[in-house]
Amino acid sequence: MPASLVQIQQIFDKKLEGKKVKIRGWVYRKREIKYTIFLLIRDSTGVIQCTVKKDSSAWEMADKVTIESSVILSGMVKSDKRAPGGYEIAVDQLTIVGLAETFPITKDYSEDFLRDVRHLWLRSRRMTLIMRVRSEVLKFIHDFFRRRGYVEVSPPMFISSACEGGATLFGLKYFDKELYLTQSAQLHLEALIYSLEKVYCVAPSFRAEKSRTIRHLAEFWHVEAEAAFTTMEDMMKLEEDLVAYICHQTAKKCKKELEILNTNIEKLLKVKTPFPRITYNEAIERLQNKGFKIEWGEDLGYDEEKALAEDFGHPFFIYAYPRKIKAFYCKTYRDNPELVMSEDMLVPRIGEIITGGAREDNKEELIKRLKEFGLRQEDYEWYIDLRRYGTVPHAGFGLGVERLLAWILDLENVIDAVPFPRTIRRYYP
Ligand code: NSS
Repeated sequence: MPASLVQIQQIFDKKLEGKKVKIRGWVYRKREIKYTIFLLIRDSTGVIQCTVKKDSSAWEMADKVTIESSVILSGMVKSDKRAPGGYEIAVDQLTIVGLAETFPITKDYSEDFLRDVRHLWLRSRRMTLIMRVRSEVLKFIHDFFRRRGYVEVSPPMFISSACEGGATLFGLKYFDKELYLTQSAQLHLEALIYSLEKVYCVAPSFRAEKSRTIRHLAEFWHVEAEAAFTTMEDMMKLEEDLVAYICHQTAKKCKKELEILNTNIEKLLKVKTPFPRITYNEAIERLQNKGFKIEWGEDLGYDEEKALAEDFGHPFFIYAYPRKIKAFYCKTYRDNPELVMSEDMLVPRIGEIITGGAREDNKEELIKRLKEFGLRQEDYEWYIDLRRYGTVPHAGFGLGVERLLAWILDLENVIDAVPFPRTIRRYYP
């Protein structure tokens, strides 16, 4: 009977003991003990031990094969308590598809080295699991928005004016013009709510971040949403529902991955809505009481955010910020124009993962804000048009996918939440 082609996980799930199978994959480990070569073979679904005896016709190939070579092999499934997972394959046929040269990742496991050979390190168990969870988290995000009636839209990557301030814009030559890579899709999402009302997107954002921190990338994936006839408070509810949904789904559907990655699953299950909310004023007071030298009107840095997050040990919000430290598009409180309706969601260790709020919907107020920030009105005429023709109260937010994943998976750095990180120092491979 010819061997049937299976994926490794199927061998464990279907308990294929006594069946002849064929698998395709890569050599993960190899060792030889007393006339037997033990090969650990991995495919996208798992790892299985394969044994080749000296008297087998597969011996010659098994002897020759190297770590990370690609192979096709067939043999009988046997149960063996000593094998990882309880099953192994007694190999009778082994074909080498691509014989690997000496694999460079052997002893040097320093973070810097692993990031230099990221294209190869992506094969590791750890990176494979992280990428699987990332894929699931993105699916949960799409599921959530669609269930809430949000329409997915595709914003432009080339833009002509800043959303989040000029300091972190990447400029580029666009035919004979100077343009920028987008920092946020927000302004374009705002244009789309006048027809679709509730929109969202998942797209890359680019920031020329010079700071080397555990939470800054030059290219990150941004989940952004915007809705008409909506207040900042409505948006905060949507944000906490989204984050709670992602945490609970991940804990449930990615349990196996989280366990192997040694992630604190309890932390995800404990996430409960509503999240605590404090005002910026309260945040300053708390920080001063903790001995931070921070004055009202100053922005919160990473250390301040981390210290506040320690108090909660759970996602929480800070809202109502001074008008000077938040972007030009933020709506001012009509009864207190020193403050804007802007809010951040923070999580322990990482700090801010979401920024959102109500957008200035009054034309004159918006023009005043543009002036305050020294921005040229003519660069934003199209954006001001949105207040000229049927303006509505509206709000939205942006969530950094890598920051969220770094928190969910207890990663030390957002760099490991994305396959090919881009930072001031890293753009290869
Ligand atoms: O600059 S933000 O705080 N806000 C915006 O871009 C709004 N225009 C979003 C909106 O309302 N539609 O960025 C939003 C989030 C922030 O909370 C982080 O989670 C993430 O985007 N972010 C980053 N992640 C990784 N690396 C960098 N450099 C980065 N910058 C922001």
